[in-house]
Amino acid sequence: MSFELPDLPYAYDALGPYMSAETLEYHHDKHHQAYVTNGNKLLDGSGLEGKSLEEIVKESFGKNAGLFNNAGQHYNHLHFWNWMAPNGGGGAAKVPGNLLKAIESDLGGYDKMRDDFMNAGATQFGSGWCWLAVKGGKLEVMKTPNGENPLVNGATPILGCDVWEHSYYIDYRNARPKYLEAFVDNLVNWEYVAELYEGASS
Ligand code: MN3
Repeated sequence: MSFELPDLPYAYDALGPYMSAETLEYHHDKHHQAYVTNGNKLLDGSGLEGKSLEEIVKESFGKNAGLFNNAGQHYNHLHFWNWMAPNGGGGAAKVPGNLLKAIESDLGGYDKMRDDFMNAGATQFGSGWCWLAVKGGKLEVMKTPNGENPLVNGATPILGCDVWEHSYYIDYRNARPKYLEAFVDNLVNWEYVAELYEGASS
């Protein structure tokens, strides 16, 4: 396979005022495009050309840093665009039933999950991601540096927030916690998170 940049699943100005068109133009058209372009160059001759994206991410981890960084970021961003939606967020009332039950039993409830997820993002030193992931049938909050994701830690990501500065500096400057709050409360596409949860837990 080769990597391809998909269009955003909404208009560039659809996530305002929480994420601007300018942020999405740079983040999608420049940053994600660069991961796709560089990933394809590094995939060529790597021996992993016939594999799926998830396999490339897992098999390049710890062995081919250049390919891993770009393939990992391609995987992360493919989902990131779908982890957000216009009129997203909305609190526990918007989380589909099975997923909400798991958040209650595994993570101490919606409010605690919200605090723990935002804290993971705020305390990731430097660039990286914070996550909700399924590991061993249970939900966990995680954080990873740079382009890493829960796949390389034996878990399946169902929600991730990009805390690289390119994701928030235009709209929030250095206020990463305010960006995380807007992401959780106003942007998360809980239907898509629930879809990934059903796939990961079945
Ligand atoms: Mn990014």
